[in-house]
Amino acid sequence: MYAQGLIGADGKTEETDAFLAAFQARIDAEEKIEPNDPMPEGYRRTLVRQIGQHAHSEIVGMLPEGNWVTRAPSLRRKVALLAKVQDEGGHGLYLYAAAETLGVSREEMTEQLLDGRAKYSSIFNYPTQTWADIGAIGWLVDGAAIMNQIPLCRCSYGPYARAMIRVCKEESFHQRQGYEIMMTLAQGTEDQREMAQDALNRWWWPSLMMFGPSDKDSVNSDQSMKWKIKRFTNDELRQKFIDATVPQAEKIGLTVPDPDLTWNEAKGGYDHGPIDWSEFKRVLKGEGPMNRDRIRARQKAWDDGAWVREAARAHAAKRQPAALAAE
Ligand code: BYC
Repeated sequence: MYAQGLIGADGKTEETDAFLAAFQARIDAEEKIEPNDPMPEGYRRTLVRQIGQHAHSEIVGMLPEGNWVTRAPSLRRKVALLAKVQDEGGHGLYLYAAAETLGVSREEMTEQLLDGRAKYSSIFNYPTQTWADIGAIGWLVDGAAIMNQIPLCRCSYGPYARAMIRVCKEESFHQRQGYEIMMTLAQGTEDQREMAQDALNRWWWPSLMMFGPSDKDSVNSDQSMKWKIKRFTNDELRQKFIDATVPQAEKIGLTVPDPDLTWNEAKGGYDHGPIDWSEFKRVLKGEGPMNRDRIRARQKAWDDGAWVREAARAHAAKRQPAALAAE
């Protein structure tokens, strides 16, 4: 489980009060924690959980959009979508690599995804029914991801923070790609405008759920904020997303499907209607519309790749004696 050379993540470092206080002092001084630095086991575990979930989300997130690559309405749209889906694959790889620096293998993380121990973002358990859903994903899902991930560029763990910088640059193109699709549809025929509105109706609430449970139910937020893994709470980020996105919808003549949405002058933001947390819990339990299909697809990819892993292992074993002899 623990990679060699990981000081502090070796399960042997004693977590005395002095050790924990010195670690917290480094965090408070905004120092970056690097893979070989001593760290509390809880910090390491929180990061493995979050970065692992994040990596799985990028990879599973390729499925709903990949579903439309062959059906994109023009060559320009197809090229952009293909590039976006490839970007998501790349994000998954940076993130798996960042998690590996904490002493967990990619194989182990994949097993955790497949047997349900590790989560991935709830949003990818919804189907992409029309072309407008591709616009809605880019605009809303990538938009929500940017809101969540910009602060992660300042995460206290160096490899995660650095991975996020590149990811965020790419996500902003994804968001614009999606918004441009929505803008085009909203200015098109009546059927196209309806298709855009219908996609917004279906993706709005699940996008708000991407930020996680409300602060009072978020079990991990307090500690993650103290460790500066998270810089804002789930509700704070959700609010920022709503405030940024509602005017974008208005600009293209679409209506956010929330009858309670009102501008609150005093707080300088929108008040919104209740989120259906029972739906969120159902999706997390594996009962969303697409949970089974997503895991089936990942299981198939893992099984189909077995021969590659086997060949890589055999190749590495063959090279080992030669490498040792050359030393
Ligand atoms: N879905 O205590 P909390 C993308 C879990 S992909 C599923 O608030 P935390 C893209 C949470 O894990 C971007 N599970 O947790 C790709 C925890 O369960 P465990 C994905 C969720 O960690 C392709 C429990 O609920 N982004 O951009 O403090 C195409 C309690 O929650 C969700 C990331 O992964 C959810 N929505 O905060 C297009 C960002 N929400 O683990 C786009 C990185 C909560 O204790 N992750 N849970 O069993 C984070 O920032 C944080 O982990 C969260 C949750 C805000 C998601």
